[in-house]
Amino acid sequence: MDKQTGLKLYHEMVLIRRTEEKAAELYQQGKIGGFLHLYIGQEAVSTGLISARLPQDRVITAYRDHGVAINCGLPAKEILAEMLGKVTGVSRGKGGSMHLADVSKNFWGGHAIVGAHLPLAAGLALGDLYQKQDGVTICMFGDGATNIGYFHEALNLSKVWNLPVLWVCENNQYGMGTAVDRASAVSQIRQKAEGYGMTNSRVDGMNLVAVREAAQKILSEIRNGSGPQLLEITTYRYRGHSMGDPERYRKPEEIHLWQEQDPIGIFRRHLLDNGLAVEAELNAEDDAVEEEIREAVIFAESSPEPQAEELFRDIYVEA
Ligand SMILES: Cc1ncc(C[n+]2csc(CCOP(=O)(O)OP(=O)(O)O)c2C)c(N)n1
Ligand SMILES: [Mg+2]
Repeated sequence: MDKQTGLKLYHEMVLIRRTEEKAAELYQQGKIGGFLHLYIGQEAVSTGLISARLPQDRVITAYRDHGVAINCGLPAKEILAEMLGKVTGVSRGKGGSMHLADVSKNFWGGHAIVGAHLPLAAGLALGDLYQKQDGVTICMFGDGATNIGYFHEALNLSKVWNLPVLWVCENNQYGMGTAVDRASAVSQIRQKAEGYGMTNSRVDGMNLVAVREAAQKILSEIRNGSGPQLLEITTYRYRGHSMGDPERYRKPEEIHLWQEQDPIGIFRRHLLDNGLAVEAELNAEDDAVEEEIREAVIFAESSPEPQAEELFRDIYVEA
C-alpha cells in the first residue's frame, strides 16, 4: 500500500465513525426518525473490502449501510441529509438511514429485509454474466442473514450458474440480541458455503490490511472465472443493534475486549509502524474529517424537506 492510499483509507474510516457519532447525537435530539443501525467497530470491513473493488464491481448491502455508502463515494453531507429526511439526501429524503443508494457509483443500496438483497445480488451478477461484463457483485450481509432461506437459495443458484459474486458475511457475533452460536448450526459461517461446493475463507475484520488483501485476491479469482466465493469477515459492533437497544445480551467486559482491537487504532499503528504516515499527518486527517462533519451537519439541517410532488417521483408506475 502506498502512502496516499493509506491516508485515504484512514480518512474514510474516521469519516464513517464521526458521521455515525454525529448521527447518534442527531437521533437523540429527535431529528432522525425510524431506525438507525450504527457500523461503529466494523469500519475496517467495508473500507478494506471496497478499497479492493474496481469501478465495474457492484456493491449491495443490508440496512447497516452508512459506512458502505461512504466507502462507495457517497458524500457524508448527503448521507446525513438523507437520515434527516431532507430532499438533498442521497435518496431525496425518502429512503432514510436503511435505504442509501447511488447506482451511478455502483452502490445498489441498503436493504431492510434481512437476506432479501441476496437474490438481487445474484440477479445483478447474472446480468453482468449475460452481457459479458467483467464486474463482480460484492454482496454484504450479516451472520443472522445466513439462517434465512434467501441466503441458501441465492448461494445455490450462484454456484449452479457460476455467477461472479463475492458473498461477504460480516460476522459481528450477533443478530439483534442473539449470539451466533444460539442461532447457527455451525460456528464458522464460512462452513455453510461448503454445502454448495463453494470456495470459502475467513479473515479478521478488525484489520483493514488483512481484509483488503483477502478481497484483492478473491476478486481477481472471481474475475478470472473461479465462480462465486464466500468470505466470512469476523468483526464486532461496539454499539447496540440499533438506537435504543438495551443490550441485555452482552456484558460490558466483552465490548471492552473488542474495543482493545479498535480497527481505526490498528490501522493507525500500521501506518506509523510502516513509515506510511507520521502522527501530524494522521492528526491532520482527523481535523479534516471534523471540518467535513461540521459542514455536513449545517448542510443537512438547513436543507428543505421534500415537497409533496416527490411522492410521485421514483415510482414504478406513472400515476
Ligand atoms: C426477514 C426479516 N426478519 C426479521 C427482521 C428483523 N431484523 C432486523 S435486523 C435483524 C438481525 C439481523 O442480524 P445480522 O444479519 O447478523 O445483521 P447485523 O444487524 O448484525 O448487521 C433482524 C432479525 C427483518 N428486518 N427482516
Ligand atoms: Mg450480525
